[in-house]
Amino acid sequence: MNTSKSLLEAKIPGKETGIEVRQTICDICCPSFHCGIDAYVQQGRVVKIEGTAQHPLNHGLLCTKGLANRQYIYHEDRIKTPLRRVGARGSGRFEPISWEQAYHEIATRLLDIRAAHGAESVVFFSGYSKWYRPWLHRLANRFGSLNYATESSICMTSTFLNWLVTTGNIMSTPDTAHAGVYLGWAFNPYHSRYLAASGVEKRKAEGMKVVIVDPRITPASQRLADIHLRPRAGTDGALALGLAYLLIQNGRVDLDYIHQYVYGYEQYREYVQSFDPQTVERLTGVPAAQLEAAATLIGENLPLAINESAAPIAHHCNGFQNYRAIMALSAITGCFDRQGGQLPTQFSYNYQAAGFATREHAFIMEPRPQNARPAVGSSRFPLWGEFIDEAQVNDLARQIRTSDPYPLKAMLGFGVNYRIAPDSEGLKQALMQLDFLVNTDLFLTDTCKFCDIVLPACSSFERSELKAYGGGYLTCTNPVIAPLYQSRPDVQILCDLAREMQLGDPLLEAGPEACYRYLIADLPVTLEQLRENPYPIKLPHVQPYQPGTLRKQGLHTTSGKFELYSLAIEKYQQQGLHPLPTYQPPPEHPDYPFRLCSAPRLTNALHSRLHRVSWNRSLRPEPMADLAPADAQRIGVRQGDEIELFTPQGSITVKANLSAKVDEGTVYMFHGYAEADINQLMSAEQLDPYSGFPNFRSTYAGVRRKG
Ligand SMILES: Nc1nc2c(c(=O)[nH]1)N[C@H]1C(S)=C(S)[C@@H](COP(=O)(O)OP(=O)(O)OC[C@H]3O[C@@H](n4cnc5c(=O)[nH]c(N)nc54)[C@H](O)[C@@H]3O)O[C@H]1N2
Ligand SMILES: Nc1nc2c(c(=O)[nH]1)N[C@H]1C(S)=C(S)[C@@H](COP(=O)(O)OP(=O)(O)OC[C@H]3O[C@@H](n4cnc5c(=O)[nH]c(N)nc54)[C@H](O)[C@@H]3O)O[C@H]1N2
Ligand SMILES: [Mo]
Repeated sequence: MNTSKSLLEAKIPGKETGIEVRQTICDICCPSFHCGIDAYVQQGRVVKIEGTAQHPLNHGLLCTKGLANRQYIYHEDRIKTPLRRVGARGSGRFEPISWEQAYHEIATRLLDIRAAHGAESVVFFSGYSKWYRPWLHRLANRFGSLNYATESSICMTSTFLNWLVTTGNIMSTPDTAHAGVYLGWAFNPYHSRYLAASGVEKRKAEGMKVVIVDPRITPASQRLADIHLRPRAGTDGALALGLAYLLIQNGRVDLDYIHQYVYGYEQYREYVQSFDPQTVERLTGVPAAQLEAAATLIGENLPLAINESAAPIAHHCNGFQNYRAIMALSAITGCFDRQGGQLPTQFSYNYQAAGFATREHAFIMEPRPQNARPAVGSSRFPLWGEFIDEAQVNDLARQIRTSDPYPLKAMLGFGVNYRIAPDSEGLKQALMQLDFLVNTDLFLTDTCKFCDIVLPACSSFERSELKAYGGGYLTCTNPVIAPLYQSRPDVQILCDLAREMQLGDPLLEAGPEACYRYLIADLPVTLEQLRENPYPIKLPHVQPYQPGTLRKQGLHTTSGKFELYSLAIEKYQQQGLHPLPTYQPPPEHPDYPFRLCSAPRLTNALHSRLHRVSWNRSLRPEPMADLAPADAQRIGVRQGDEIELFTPQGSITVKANLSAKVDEGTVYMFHGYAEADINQLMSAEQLDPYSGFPNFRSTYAGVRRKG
């Protein structure tokens, strides 16, 4: 972290240097953050960056990723002009074309494909970056396709599905400020969300108790935990049901609350009876005595706030149900929608809960097609299909290959990386079967290399971006430098394409500026005020949520209550879904004795996008898998040896990193490396039947020394 200001500060900025300090935001990691950056700009070039001290989120801090922004935005792999493929698909040979040519060709091809095969044969696909998503979704709707697909169908939408099914509301957050005990489930913010650690650290110093549930020893388990439970990856559901067993047995459940606000407690309690501490020890590897100690600590220190990390809990075949089993602990202890427990939240704009409402929902939904065919994945994953207005990316390759239930012909992509998904090679081959492929990215990635048209996007330094922050804040950044080369902001590209295709969308055709004005029209602030203020503005009308409001109004579920027994899931029992948060162990195979958990976050990496950045790469130059010394000894592997990780899908070669912090029997490996793509080893069939999520974190695998 960069806490101290530079020695140069005394001289910079100054007339004699010609350096001006301008404010922007870091867009390298997820939109929950996007820290404020002071960009020192000299002759149109960013010469230095620092965290913005006045920013309400990061207060001047920047992490290993944020500090690499100059290397990131000035990287030689930046796409310089729009490109058109000239060689065979996949040959990576392109010619530069003008924006007009690119728009014309894209519009003509997409409209022809719509006329021949229907609007839904075009998939509008966003990778991890999110800032343009409301535009992409609106464009897809206006075009007539429900196939708006995002990375989030692999990342956190499983948890939205959980909250929607169980509470009728999209999310909830732990009320750490008032909690008596904090259950950090798969919680290691020191590697993935630095800014989320400080609230827990502060409350721990004030006496809040902390239980961390993580198979590995981490900075969070070492610094925060009163008790650290170490279940085997993917066995979280059994552990949560075991905690419930003990809370019920110890009389630590809130029966009045359950009576008023919870549905299905009797059936749930009966189900939980099979999860006694000895059984849970067998299923999870957590000693019965530790489970008992954790249940006692929780029961004696209510209210209970829970951090349920999305990806690590969801990335399993039983991930959705495991997550529900954890959520249930809030309900039975009377802590859902209660001070110090879990508080329901709503998104203000682009996945950010800031306590106010923009017109984002109307912006997206106004042109939604009425009679379009259902999105990819919705018949295979009916619960997903009912609740989530997006395609499930994990069913995309199958549908491209089989045309079942209808053919897919084209992709308009923004930041699409085929290595995101299980059986990444299968997804690549399927995408290459499409008639027409467009990708928009900062860098000429391996995915861009097999597209027909490639468009250069700007970084956050080169564009103007609307952004909400928790606590009632809103900002609209100004570009701090001109777009590099011929790159354009994604939202500009989307508006230009709407105009080129003549889709009849006056708002998109009017451009990003008009869209921003529309989005904030109900707020007591103007675009000019946002633009003139270099820092996020706190909107005066925003009031903190009053705990209990939703509960007293009645939840938006069928029963009006928190559903331990889900009436929404009940109707899919024929398809094998179960209304209670049932437990299934991760799949096993005798020929593949390890569990592969891919991947806890590395401080220097952000999915695929920082592997090319030398500062970040220098911290872990080679793709490495972490394994326990006892496992390594058993298979004859030493530190730094080349090892092969293999599954029935294939194998990759990486370096072995022996670590006493990981549990025996599990091998850990980060994703997104071109030269060692772990997702080649993942099965596109091992999917969670509720959410369609992949089994990235409890896949059976083998490990052997190379050579
Ligand atoms: N094995 C395994 N696989 C995983 C995971 C795991 O834990 N294990 N995690 C999953 C999760 S949670 C996620 S979120 C995904 C992330 O998956 P990806 O979508 O693969 O994420 P990135 O590699 O960060 O970004 C994709 C592309 O977006 C481009 N990009 C960056 N900024 C912009 C922009 O402003 N505009 C445009 N047009 N493009 C931009 C980047 O250059 C990059 O090429 O990976 C998933 N895959
Ligand atoms: N540096 C960095 N930060 C990132 C990202 C990145 O790529 N790099 N990606 C961002 C994105 S898109 C996401 S989704 C988040 C994810 O961020 P987190 O949710 O924090 O995910 P991880 O770091 O993968 O896992 C957190 C902890 O969960 C543990 N864990 C793994 N599997 C299991 C399991 O089955 N059960 C339990 N109980 N624990 C488990 C891991 O050992 C790890 O210590 O990170 C975001 N932040
Ligand atoms: Mo993610």
